[in-house]
Amino acid sequence: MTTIGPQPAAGPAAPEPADRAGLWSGLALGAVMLVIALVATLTGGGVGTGGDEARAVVAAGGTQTVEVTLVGMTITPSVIEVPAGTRLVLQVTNTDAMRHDLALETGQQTPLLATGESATIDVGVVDATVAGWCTVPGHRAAGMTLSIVALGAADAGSGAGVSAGSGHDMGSMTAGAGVDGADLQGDPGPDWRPYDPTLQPAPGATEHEVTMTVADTEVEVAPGVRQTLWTFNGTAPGPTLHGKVGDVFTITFTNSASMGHGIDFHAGSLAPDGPMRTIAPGESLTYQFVATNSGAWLYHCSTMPMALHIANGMFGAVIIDPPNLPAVDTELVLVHSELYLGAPGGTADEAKIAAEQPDAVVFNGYPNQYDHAPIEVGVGTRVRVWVIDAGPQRATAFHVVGAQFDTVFKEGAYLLRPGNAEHGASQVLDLAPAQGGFVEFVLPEAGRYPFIDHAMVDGERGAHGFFVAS
Ligand SMILES: [Cu+2]
Repeated sequence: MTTIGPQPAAGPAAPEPADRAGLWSGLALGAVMLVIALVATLTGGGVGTGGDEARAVVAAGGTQTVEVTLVGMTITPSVIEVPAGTRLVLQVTNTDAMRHDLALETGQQTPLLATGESATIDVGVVDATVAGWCTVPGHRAAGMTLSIVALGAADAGSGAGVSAGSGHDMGSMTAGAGVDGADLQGDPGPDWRPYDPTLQPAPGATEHEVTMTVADTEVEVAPGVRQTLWTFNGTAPGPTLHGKVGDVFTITFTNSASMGHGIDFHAGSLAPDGPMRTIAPGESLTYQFVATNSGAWLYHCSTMPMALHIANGMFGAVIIDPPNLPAVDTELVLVHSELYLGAPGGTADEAKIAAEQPDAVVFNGYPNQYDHAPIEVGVGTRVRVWVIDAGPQRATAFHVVGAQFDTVFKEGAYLLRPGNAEHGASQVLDLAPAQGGFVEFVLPEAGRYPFIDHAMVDGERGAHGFFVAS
């Protein structure tokens, strides 16, 4: 097979299933392979599992080989107890749909293993606890850790050996290495360009052919801060797609990045197994959906852990106009998201993501972007702002200071339309992560009207901009 199978949203991933039946047979096969591996080690290597497949106990003396399986964001066994002085060899097999590897703190490491591939690590004579993990971004934080515990060694029994790991474990995640105290009010660098918030008109045709390429892209994400984002077509947010109900979108999705990625369009309704599967670097897939319903729809990377992939730039919007949507003078798209700054030039900080502690909350990818590049609108003209909350974690309360919304469309329905005297007006469009909608308003006189996330802490850490009415 040339394709890589889908990953379930949670739980163990299956090796290369082509459909649901394949998924379940794949899971069963994986379980059988795991049992075979354990039986093999039990009979051949004198390894006991004590009824807990996550823990293997190796016989003392000589050379002992342990089969290690990489699947479903786990390393099995995750703890290997080795009597001190015993030589340990790891036979590592990846049975997962996505690529993994195994690195030890000794510096020994397998290559990146595709589905079904194996490699051997000769750990040598074990006389101290050794930590191991998968080096693919996010996988260690998601649970892909291994602890080789030396029984009878000086550090055994200290508790340091089990999955909590040696104290420095988290060091190779970016925890603590992230940029702190970014100057959110500072000036952008000389090469910075604002993200164009204008919603481009929907193409006349009802069939959209779109190429989406994910690549590692170094981007200025805040004043003085550059990060290597994983971008759709070079920017975060990725390109906004715009169409009408009934349009067909055919997406050619290509992975030109350094690790596996996938894509998930909320604007379509289909079985995710095939089109949302993770593809390896160098691969492409075709993802076709029909926009059967209007709305402000999120798209995002579908590869685990999604919190990291979204936080590192893999999100964007699909706008499907409700039928008979009137033209307006100014039509804009603002995608709300969070920044968890990693080391300079690095990727998003996984520990900050896990702690839900963003450094910045932003519209269209950059803190206070439209303070630096205010959005000009005409006095007395109608403005429509589409807002999508990409998250990965936080809600938004979109508000325009000095304005009232006479039209609110949220999650597929009008909550408010002008011309109905029974209605009042609206002050905030509230969106949970992945929700979207639009508001309309008219700015009554010349001036600078801030727009903010009225969750004030987030508004003050970058979810802020200006409309200038003149
Ligand atoms: Cu991704």
